[in-house]
This record gives sequence, structure tokens and C-alpha cells, in this order.
Amino acid sequence: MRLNEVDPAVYAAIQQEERRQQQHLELIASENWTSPAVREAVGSVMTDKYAEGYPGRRYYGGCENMDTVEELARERVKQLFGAEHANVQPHAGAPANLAVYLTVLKPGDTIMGLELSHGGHLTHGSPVSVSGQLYHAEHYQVDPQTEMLDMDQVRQRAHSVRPALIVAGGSAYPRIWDFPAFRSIADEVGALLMVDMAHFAGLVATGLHPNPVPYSDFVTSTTHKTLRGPRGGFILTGQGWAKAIDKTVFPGLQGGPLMHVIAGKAVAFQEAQKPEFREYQKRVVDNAARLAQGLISRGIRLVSGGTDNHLMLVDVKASGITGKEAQQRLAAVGITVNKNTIPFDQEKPTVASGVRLGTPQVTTRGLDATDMEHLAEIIAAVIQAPSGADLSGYASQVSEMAAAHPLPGLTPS
Ligand code: DSN
Repeated sequence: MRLNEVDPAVYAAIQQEERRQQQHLELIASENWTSPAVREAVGSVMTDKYAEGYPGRRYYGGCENMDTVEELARERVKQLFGAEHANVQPHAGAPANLAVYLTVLKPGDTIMGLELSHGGHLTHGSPVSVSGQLYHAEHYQVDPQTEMLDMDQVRQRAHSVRPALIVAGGSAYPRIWDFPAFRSIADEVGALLMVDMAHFAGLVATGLHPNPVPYSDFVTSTTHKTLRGPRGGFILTGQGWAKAIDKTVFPGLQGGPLMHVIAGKAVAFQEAQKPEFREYQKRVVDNAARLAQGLISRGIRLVSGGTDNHLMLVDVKASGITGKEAQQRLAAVGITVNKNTIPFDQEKPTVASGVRLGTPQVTTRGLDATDMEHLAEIIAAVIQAPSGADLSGYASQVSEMAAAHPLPGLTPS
């Protein structure tokens, strides 16, 4: 029996989600739209199999096809990023980061990552995350004037707090990361270096952002953001740490790997090796630059004055509203974003002074430079509108733009 007969409630929610994604413009910087081939792999019989262990060393019989897909995923991701060793079993980015911490740190050791409100991530030592509870977390910040990282300030901070592990990467930093500088700082203070490239992995895979692999002890990532694969994580490291990392992921932290997701990762890693994927990532970055310029030219303030990657952080407080209100207003016209704290934010995270915008998903559905100009006009007008203004005209424009660019692989509704 098909899903619509077995469980009409779940079927209806999935149908409605398809419609929501089809009819809205998703500017959440960490989201994307997987290919039908990736979704086919994730929805396959691979979900039914236990495969604890690693290829050739499983605790269950019948794992020969599991070995094939996991080996393909490992080899492809190693090739994509030039890494010696890959573990593709982490269920998501958070357990990937935790696996590195558990491998190299003792409870109470010091880690140093970018402050959350300056663009970092919860798993880089926030007090509400196990990373900030199990370890002594210190943070570096962006420069108050430029709102970008000043590597001399990062160096000073590292010399003062002497971390055992430095974490680079984050979820709302719109600029390029300087990995050689992070490496030399880590070496000066005797720290290990982990780069969490979850956000910009697709850019790294296509040479549009420097590759952290040659400079890092560990690189962690998710597969579902710019990389456009299924929801999941992975870890890259050198041969020296390979055994220890594998042991931490399984049996240390996780049980049976999600083999259907690993099959989807293998497919996505192959897609990411194709020339079309590089062209796509180039359009993502170009679209972000165009959207940023369009907003700035309409008087909107962007943190750090722009973007070098796939995302930007809009200071909506400078236009007189909170991040929460901006998120609600944009939702009302069919644009999905997330409120986000900005550096030195005075608002709590549930209110925030900013919204984060990213172009990976709308670029997948074919929006181009002209559309970015149009989107900038709509977003600026919505943010700058007087309270209670009628925004329905913008909602129709968004709806038309979405209808003109159906999500690839879905029948337009
Ligand atoms: N939740 C992701 C993001 O939106 O960036 C990070 O984990």
C-alpha cells in the first residue's frame, strides 16, 4: 500500500511541505534542494539494514552492498577535498564535531571558537551545548570596526587562553576564512586545529573558497548545505588520526550508521565532482554578491559591509525593526529566512537584531542576477516598510518569481 493510503496525515504533511517549498523562496543559508537521485537513494531499502562497523569490518552479515556505498562515499569525499581519511557516518554536523572533541580532548580542556553571535556555532563551545559544558570554552570575536576576523586579534586571544583545540568555521560569517593564519596560530600555542566547513563545503569542493584540509588536523562538515546532499555529516583527517576518529564515531558515539543517508551522500559527492556543480556554486556566490549589492544600494546595512560567500547578515535593527519582526514580515510575503544575532547584539537570540540570507536554494531552482535585483528590491521595501503597511503586492511578486522557477524534479503545483 502507498503512503497516502497507509497514513493520509503524514502524506498530507509531505504534500503540503512540497507545496510550501515550491511556492516560497527559501533564503535560509543552510538549506538547499537535493537532486531526485539523492532523494531516491535516501528513500531506498538501504534504510532497513544494520551495518555497525566499517566496510570489510561489520558486526552484521549481509553488509556487502553497504560496504559498496560506504566505500564509494568515503573515496569520493576524500577525492573531492584531497583528504587522506574520511568518516562518513556522523548523523549530522553536531556529532561530527563532538566526535573530534571526544577524540582529542579531556573534560575541562580549553577550546576556542568564534563567538556564536559573531558568526560561530552552538557546537563551538556555547554554554547551552555539550561543547561548552564538557570543555572550558573561550571565544574569539570579529573586529568591532570591520566586523571581520582580524587574525592578529585571534592570535592574541589564543596566546592568552592557550586552547588545546582551535575551531575555525561557523554558521553566519560572510567572509573568507584564513586557514594558513589559523594553522600558524595553532602551532604557536601548541593547539590542534579543527575547521567546521559545514556552511561553505560546496564552495571548497569547487575551488571558490580556500580548502582547509591541508592546514587542519580535522575538517568537519555537513552534507546538506552548499554541498547539496542529504542531511548528514562527515569528518576528514590525516592517516594519523584515522583509527582514533573511526573508533570515536563507532562504537564511541553512534550505533548503526544511517546507510540510506550514506548512499545519498555517495550520490551527492559524485554530483559535486561534476563541472555543472562548479558552475552552480559560482552562481550561488555571484547571486549572493548581487543580492548584497542590491540591499546596500537601497540603504540596508550588512554586517561587515557585504559578503564573499553564499550568505550575508542583514542588520535590520539599523532599519528600525528586530530580527524577529523582519523574519515575520518576510514570511508574510513568502520569503523564508531566519532571525540571527549580529556581532555585539543587544537583543536576545530569540529576538535578535539581524536576519541571515543565503542563496544556495534559490540558485538551485534557477534564480539569476536579475531575480536577485528584484529580490533585493522586495526585501529592502519589506524591511523598511512602516509598521502595519500592506505588503500583499510584494507577496504576489514573490509568488510569481517562485512559479517562474519550479523546483527541479517536482511537478509544479
Ligand atoms: N542550523 C545550521 C545553520 O542554520 O547554519 C547550523 O547548524
